[in-house]
Amino acid sequence: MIKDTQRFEPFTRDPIALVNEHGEWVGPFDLDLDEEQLRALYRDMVAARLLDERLLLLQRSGKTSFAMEAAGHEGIQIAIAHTVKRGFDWLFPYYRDHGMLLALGVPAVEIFGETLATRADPAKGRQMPNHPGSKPLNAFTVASPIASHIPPATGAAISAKIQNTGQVVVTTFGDGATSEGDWHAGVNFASAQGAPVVFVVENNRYAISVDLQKQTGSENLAVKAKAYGMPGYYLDGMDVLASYYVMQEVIERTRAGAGPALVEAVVYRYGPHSSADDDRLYRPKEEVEHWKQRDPLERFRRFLERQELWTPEWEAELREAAEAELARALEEAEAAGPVPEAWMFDDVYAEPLWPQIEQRRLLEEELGA
Ligand SMILES: Cc1ncc(C[n+]2csc(CCOP(=O)(O)OP(=O)(O)O)c2C)c(N)n1
Repeated sequence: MIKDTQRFEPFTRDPIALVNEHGEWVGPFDLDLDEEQLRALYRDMVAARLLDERLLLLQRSGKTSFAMEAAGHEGIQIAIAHTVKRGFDWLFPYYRDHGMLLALGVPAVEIFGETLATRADPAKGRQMPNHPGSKPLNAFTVASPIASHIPPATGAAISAKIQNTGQVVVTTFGDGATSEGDWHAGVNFASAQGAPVVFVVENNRYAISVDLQKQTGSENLAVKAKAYGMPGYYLDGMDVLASYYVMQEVIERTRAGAGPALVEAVVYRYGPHSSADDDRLYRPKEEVEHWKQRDPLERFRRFLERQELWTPEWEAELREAAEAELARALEEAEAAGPVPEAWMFDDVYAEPLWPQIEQRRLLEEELGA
């Protein structure tokens, strides 16, 4: 049911925030999350940050070929994982969402398996790093093109609507993706069909080296929703509580049949675009420093400290537990061993056709298997 009193307005001039830089609650309503929910949000943000660091280390130490950092994106990502119905709703993520997927419940061993292309990857090491997915958790496997998952997200939502399942689809992407024709086609069709899908742009201001101002003349990305007749929420994506409450309300409206919505979550990525990018060539150091002062983890930590829910001891405990879990998962992913070469012919079709059978035979002959 849609609540009579909606808390948030679309198309605000400034990004919606509920906690200020000092960690003070500035929301126009009373906080109604319990201590356990608040602690869980922080725990998942810390875990996401630590996972990020681990993935980069794997690339730096030569264990894998590529890494895409998501530090700075935790507010919106963890909020999404906490506001969807896990394993029931559908997620169509993009390549920077490993923290969100971890918080959703994707086992770390699978994320590391994907990163290292070992047998621990449910997708059998088919893709380069940062392309996870999870069938049991309804997380559509990441595809490299920046907006190719938008029309499928809309299609899945139309399917949910036709079958009246009550599921909502949430799809995420970067600011650059909003310039793609596929993005507009998917968003437009969702609106025309009243499909239960929430489009979330993780706007970190850059598409590799391209500044947002070169991407669009729009005043922001949320206003693009107007063209498609849906609400567009302009959100401080580094404020995990604002992200939580906005996503909760938007998902609820969408689930109740109000149709799709667009959420622009303003974030910042602290690292380069990827391990193959040198961001010093296009981003002033001062700019990065400026945004580091707005770290979503630190802001929420201050908030929790004010609520007397945070202590240095608890932080140390959290980090130790998360590190231990990640180390265990990494070990397990490595121990699974590399995927066999011949797997490259699997799953092209449900049953292999003669070219896959013949090519597989030739390869195995070559490998002396
Ligand atoms: C269709 C398509 N064109 C180009 C690329 C190459 N590419 C990879 S990431 C990227 C930038 C995407 O930026 P944005 O959507 O803002 O997301 P961010 O990486 O900043 O999170 C580009 C152009 C691609 N993956 N897909």
